[in-house]
Amino acid sequence: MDIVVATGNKNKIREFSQIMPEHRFFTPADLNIEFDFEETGSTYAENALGKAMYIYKKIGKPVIGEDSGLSVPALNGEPGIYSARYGAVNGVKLADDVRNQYLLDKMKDIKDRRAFFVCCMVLVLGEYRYYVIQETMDGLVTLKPEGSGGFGYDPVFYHEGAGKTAGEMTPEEKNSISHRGRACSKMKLLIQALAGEMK
Ligand code: ITT
Repeated sequence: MDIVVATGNKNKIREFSQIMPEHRFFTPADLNIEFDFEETGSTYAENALGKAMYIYKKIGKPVIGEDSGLSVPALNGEPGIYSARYGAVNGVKLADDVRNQYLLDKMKDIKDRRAFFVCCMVLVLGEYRYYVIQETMDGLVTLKPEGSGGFGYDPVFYHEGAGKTAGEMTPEEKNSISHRGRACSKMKLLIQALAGEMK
């Protein structure tokens, strides 16, 4: 099935396609649709729904919205829903490596390194019809970046079960345990169940 994902982040689309190779995913940019959505929600779910509904209202076809981020309890949940914008200067987002260093600097004297990724996905089928899936992945913030795989905070996120950072994992390893992998595998089932209504 061809499905539109309301995102400007190509890394998300790459992971969606790896986990659900039976579908083709398109961004608004791929379809020349402008996606200038301001994230004003106070939860991942509000933002994921907001993104999906914004594009649904333009195309009138099923849309997936995704909002994700890294929460650090010792930083009161930061960066959380502000993960993409963390440390931004005058609205200009930091590059991934600079933002990772910004986080490490904030945590320099913090012993409690616990953190978790969150991924919320919303499948919108109509203005009043939508399905929400939210999943997490637990880990620890490292003392320095390790690995160059993945994207975003992956090099500073250590997974105890895997014994490495998400930046050191192969895509298959990351997708099998990640917040997005877990949410996508539920989304896969949901799409299967709703296929007849998504044509
Ligand atoms: P869209 O809003 O256009 O989808 P975005 O990158 O701004 O793209 P979010 O607002 O959901 O998306 O922010 C998510 C940020 O959280 C993302 O930019 C990364 O910095 C971080 N993040 C999310 N999932 C991640 C993952 O699997 N690995 C590393 N960092 C991740």
